[in-house]
Amino acid sequence: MLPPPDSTRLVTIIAHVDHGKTTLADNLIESNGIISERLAGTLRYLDSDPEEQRRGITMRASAIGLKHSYIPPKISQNKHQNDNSNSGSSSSGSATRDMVIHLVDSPGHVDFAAEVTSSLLLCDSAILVVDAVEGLCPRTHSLVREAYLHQLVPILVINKVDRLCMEMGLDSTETYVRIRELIESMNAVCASMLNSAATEDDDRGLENSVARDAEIDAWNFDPIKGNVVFASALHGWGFTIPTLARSLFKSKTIPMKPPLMRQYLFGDYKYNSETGKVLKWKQSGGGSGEPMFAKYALEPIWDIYEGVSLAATSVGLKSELFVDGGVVQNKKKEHAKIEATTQGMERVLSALHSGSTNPSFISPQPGSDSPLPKTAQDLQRILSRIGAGSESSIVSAVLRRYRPLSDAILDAVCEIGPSPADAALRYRTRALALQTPRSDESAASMGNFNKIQEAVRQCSPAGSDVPTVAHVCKFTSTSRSSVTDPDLPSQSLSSENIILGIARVLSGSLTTEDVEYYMFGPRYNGNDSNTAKQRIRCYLLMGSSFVRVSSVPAGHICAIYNLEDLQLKTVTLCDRKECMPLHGFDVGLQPLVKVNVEPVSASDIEMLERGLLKLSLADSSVEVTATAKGERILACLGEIHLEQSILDLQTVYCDNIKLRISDPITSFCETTDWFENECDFNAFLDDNSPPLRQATIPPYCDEEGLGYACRGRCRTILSGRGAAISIRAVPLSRSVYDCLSSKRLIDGSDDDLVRIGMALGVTRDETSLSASMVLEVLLECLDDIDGNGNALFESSALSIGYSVKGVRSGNGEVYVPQNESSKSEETNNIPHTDCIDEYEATRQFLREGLACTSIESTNNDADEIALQKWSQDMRGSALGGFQLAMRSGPLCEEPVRGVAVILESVEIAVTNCPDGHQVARDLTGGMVVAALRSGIRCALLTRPARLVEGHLKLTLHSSLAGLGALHSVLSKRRGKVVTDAMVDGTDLIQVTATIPQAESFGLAPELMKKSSGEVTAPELVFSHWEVLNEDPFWIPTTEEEREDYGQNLQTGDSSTGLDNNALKYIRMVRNRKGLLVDSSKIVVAAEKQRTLSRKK
Ligand SMILES: Nc1nc2c(ncn2[C@@H]2O[C@H](COP(=O)(O)OP(=O)(O)OP(=O)(O)O)[C@@H](O)[C@H]2O)c(=O)[nH]1
Ligand SMILES: [Mg+2]
Repeated sequence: MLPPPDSTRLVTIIAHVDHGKTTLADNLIESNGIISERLAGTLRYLDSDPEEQRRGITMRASAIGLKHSYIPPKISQNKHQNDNSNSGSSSSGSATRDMVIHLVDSPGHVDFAAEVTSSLLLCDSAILVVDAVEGLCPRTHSLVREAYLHQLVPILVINKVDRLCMEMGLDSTETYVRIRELIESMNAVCASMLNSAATEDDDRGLENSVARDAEIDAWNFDPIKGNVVFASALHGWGFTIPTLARSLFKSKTIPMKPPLMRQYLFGDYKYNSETGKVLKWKQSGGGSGEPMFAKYALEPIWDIYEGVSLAATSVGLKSELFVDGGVVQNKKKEHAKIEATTQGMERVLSALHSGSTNPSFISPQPGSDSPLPKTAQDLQRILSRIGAGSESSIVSAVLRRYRPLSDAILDAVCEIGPSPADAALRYRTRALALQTPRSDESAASMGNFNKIQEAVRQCSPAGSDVPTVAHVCKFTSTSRSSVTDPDLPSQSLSSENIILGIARVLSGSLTTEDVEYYMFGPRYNGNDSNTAKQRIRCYLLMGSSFVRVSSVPAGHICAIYNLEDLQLKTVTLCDRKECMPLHGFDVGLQPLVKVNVEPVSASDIEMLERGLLKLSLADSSVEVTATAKGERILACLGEIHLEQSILDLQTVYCDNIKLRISDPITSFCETTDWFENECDFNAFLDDNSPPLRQATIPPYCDEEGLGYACRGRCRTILSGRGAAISIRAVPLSRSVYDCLSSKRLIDGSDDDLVRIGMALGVTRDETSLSASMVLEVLLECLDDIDGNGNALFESSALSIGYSVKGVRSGNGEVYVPQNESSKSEETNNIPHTDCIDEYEATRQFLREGLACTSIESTNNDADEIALQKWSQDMRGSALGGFQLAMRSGPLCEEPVRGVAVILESVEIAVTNCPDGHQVARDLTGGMVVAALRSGIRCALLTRPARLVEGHLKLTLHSSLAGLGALHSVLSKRRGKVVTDAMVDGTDLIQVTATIPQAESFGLAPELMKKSSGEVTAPELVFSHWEVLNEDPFWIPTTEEEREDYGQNLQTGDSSTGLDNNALKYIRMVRNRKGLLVDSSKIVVAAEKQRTLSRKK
């Protein structure tokens, strides 16, 4: 029977990879007797997947329900006491309350960040684990922000405190100082995050001081409040300041009331046990005694470690606890066993007595049989019962009883963490809110919706008129054998696996089979009349197994079967029709690796497609797309994620059919660079240099209309020659783009603005050119910007209609220069002199630049007609053409990035009707789109081409010895180190670097191999786009360059010359896309073959 919301807590464990989340979860699970004491800390129960065990990292979030008997403190200063009073227990003081805690263990590796996001949505409080030695890692920072965004109440666990003593050899006072600093830096991170959130809220005019105060309070870690746990998950011990104060009081170690003692226990205070007074402790004043925390919290634990280590060495064992080993007295005694009476163990016993109390007082567990050993016999009994022989098992057997970690954590969760009801009402108002329905709903349905929303806000328990709402945050797949449900329908027996949704019940009570629930997908907007309706089956989550239950009340987490057919990544369930889906957050996860998947045998295609669909459903961060070419692209967050997904796809979802997986696909973008003399507007116009190299070599020279393009300008002619549009393409730097999108000057953008202003001829008078003026003109002419850093402008001559010319021509065609037009065209196209006039007239406007002011228009009738045609039929399609061109560039059909396109002038052919009227030719929007697309591509081809690469940010820890290998691997892969800093007090160096995505594959194994494991696995996330500053088509031309780079490059691949990175990538992408690749046409080193044969 599941308890009501106020006896329930939903909590997730989050941390950087390997900081000990799963080990911590083991300890909590052990307290429920699900796993044995001996295995806790090493089993990693929640890593149930064999792959997880093999790699030693968590890859899927898994949940488990735990019971805990919680004694609310008598004099609680905690604000939760108010809500506890409902149960009637806190009035009587220390009556035990039976709580149910749903624990969700999340993965720490960035590749599985999506799993963390869904666990954050599911839970109300977060156990934030930080490794005491490694300190705050990059992932810790991002997790703090994400947990804040999801409005969770955090509990900080400083884990692996044992390492400070045993690996780093710090004494208890040094440890205290270090921990204090760690908490301070954690608080600094949180404070700056809250500050920036507050300014954002102010900007948006949100002012909710009560909620903000609560947030500030929750995100301030203060051991006195009990939201900091000091722990060693490996050895099962841990405590908070409130539990420690209670324990020290009970054991009469410090005769001071716990609420008062707490104030001094963690702080620069020392205690004089003779006078019973608390004094200030000064860090710098040597010999001034130890702070209370060091003396009463850490020292007994340190003593136990030392005692056990001493005991081990006394029987001739090598101490494995301390890094420096310990003395081996007698090698023969390798199998000797540490007894309770071994020398050194008395130190353990005395530490237990001097610093503590009977733990049954601190944590009365029902049926607990583990009082603290008082004598050597007691200790021996415990050791033999749990079979503890090795040092670490003895240490954990003793410390687990002395300062039980599970109690410290579970108590803190019950005390600090809000109940689901409290969370919905006060803490997580944004995260647990339903979307608002459209305003045109009828009053009745609005009323019903409000009722549902109120029920969610109150987390109302089941009742006759209470709507049931549940939200499925994610899906997971599991084998049928782990589901305990004899009635599970077996219609889809073809697969061994079923897909279950993981849900949080928001109000009412979810029941198996009885009720049909409406299902709302994340995009539901209220007007879909036939919302899906289904019966479901509910299961409780117990790690890797699922147990069927008939109903799940509000405030609990459960798994739901029978949602697979909906094919939605999140679902909101309700028994009423008027409900709306939950808001949800977009945390902007971006898939980094993509591969193409195809079956080896074509007959398996259907199976593969079904498998891919299931995979993308069960793992929300997997993206599956199909391209026009029939590829099936699988996109994952990182390499490990990809490997795991492919393994799942093959073994779980596709019945082991054979798959062919392509090499990782890297995304590039295309852009362009400035010409050297482009800043000089007039000189650039008059420049008649020959076309750039790429425009002369296949396949790039095959672009239609390339003959009408020159140095970034193209006069693109519509099909049928009814009109021509002159456009220009120039680079648009990121800072200018940012100015345009925010419509204001941004720091550091001045130079770029002035440069583009000069190049576009924004003004006649160049001395008066200023950044703000350029921005003003640009904004005036701006037509559209897209998300990729591109912009479309319309020169002012065109927008007022000056440069729209009607061309009177007998054959209804605009002027097409003979020498430029393609030779195969019919030759009887003798240009009308009129056409040339108009052509020249529009040319004139190009000389005016972007902001035309000086020329007065001499518009005639034909021009009027042309203008009308342009503004009515054509102009609207220009944007379409621009967008189409930006979607794939001319080099390798990758998206274009950082390019500005300017529409400069338009000529439209106008013919005379027999009745004397003039009419423009029939021109459709489609023609404009096509012409503009090819025009922009040609314009780009006649400019210096550049590739843009995605760069990844990489963070890792390395020892000094690993640095050399790290740098050599990075520089080989064109990586750049951004920062490297020593982690305080360790010999670890935290390195941040960027590396091009194309060079990032296989980085982790290579680093591991080259550095012999001296560096940790790198964490890769997307960082930014950066132009690869290499001209893909460059060849040595001058004498000097030939000397430097050699003549032979010309002969190596005579089409493109130097084999540089940019060209390599372009070829790679073209190859993959099945486009024509230059080198494939050319016989490599043909003359060599000839010479060889001659010599024969
Ligand atoms: N010395 C010491 N080692 C610990 C402690 N807690 C965990 N470890 C070790 O740290 C390693 C990682 O532990 P896990 O529990 O798998 O870490 P995790 O945070 O779950 O890792 P991911 O799920 O992959 O992010 C294991 O080798 C543990 O034995 C601790 O308190 N002290
Ligand atoms: Mg783990």
